[in-house]
Amino acid sequence: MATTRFHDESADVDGLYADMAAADLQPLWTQSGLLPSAPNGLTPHIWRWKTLRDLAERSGDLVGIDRGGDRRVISLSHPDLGGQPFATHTLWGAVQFLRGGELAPAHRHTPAALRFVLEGSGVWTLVDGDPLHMAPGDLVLTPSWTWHEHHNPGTEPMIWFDGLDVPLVRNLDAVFFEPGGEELSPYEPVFASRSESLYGGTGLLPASEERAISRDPAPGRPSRLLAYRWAATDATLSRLIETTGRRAASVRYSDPATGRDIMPTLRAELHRVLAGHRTPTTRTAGSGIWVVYRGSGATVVDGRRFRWTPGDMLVTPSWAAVDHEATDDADLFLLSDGPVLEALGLARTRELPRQDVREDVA
Ligand code: 1HN
Repeated sequence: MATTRFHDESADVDGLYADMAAADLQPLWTQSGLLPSAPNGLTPHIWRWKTLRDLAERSGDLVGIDRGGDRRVISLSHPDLGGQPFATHTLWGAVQFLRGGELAPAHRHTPAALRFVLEGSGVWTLVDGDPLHMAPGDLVLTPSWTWHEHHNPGTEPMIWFDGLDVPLVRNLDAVFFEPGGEELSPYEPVFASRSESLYGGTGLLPASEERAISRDPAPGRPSRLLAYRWAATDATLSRLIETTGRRAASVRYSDPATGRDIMPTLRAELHRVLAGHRTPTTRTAGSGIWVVYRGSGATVVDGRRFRWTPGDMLVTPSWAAVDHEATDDADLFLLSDGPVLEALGLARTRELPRQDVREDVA
């Protein structure tokens, strides 16, 4: 008998509940909180770059990463989630630290991953044999079930944000994992990525590909482009701000052939807010992790103000009222589970009147 046993004043009803519990059954009429009027499963939470950076560096000093070992990854463990290494009910967020001269060996798994680079240079990651170099502000994808390994041939460490759909895929009980073989990839700096060569031209696609897409929309397919370079993201945001005359702009990373999200379970965006501007307040169903790339400011979540500087990571819960205010020109990377809610017909969003600040959290 593992199920909750409910109790009642009446001996008959109490006996009924005892028999139900013994049979691994529960009455709906005793459940509370099963259907809240709106999502309420999580509070907002912030992790500071100084803490993340220091602990990542100490891990680098103390914990090796040999062939056969795994990744040096420190996950955001939301205090509302009972000690699990998860940032939200659907999203994994973490910092990964790869020292100079290190190799994180190949493996593959059904959870999809992305990397948003925060510090370092010279690292390249091999995704199904395609070499992708990594530099600050770049977004690099390792879609579900792709082989991936990370190489740092330089002398300096690299730190990046890792975003995955691990909690979601675990809850679907659809996790598969396979370690790579013993053979190592050639340890040398690498050249052109096939994915970027084919799909990295703005507005240009191999013509054969376009015909294939119109025949087969393949909704479960990840982006053809596996790396999004900071120079392009930055230039696009600057042009958007210049062209619209607005004080804020955001871009969504997408498959250049279909315009769909980068992966079926994960959405990534970059939000730029200029100094002194405060964005409209909105609610969205589904959770997010914001990673501050540049600038300083604050995010107000359900009336609570969280101040931030570069490297800080903030979880915004499903349906929380959210807006951002920049002190200096700010760039915020966002990871969310938006595509999952859209695919399942659960997506909602609402614009609200500007929310008041009730509390300064940090
Ligand atoms: C993983 O494979 C990586 O390959 C990073 O860099 C973080 C978190 C959970 C599960 C697998 C990587 C991960 C991960």
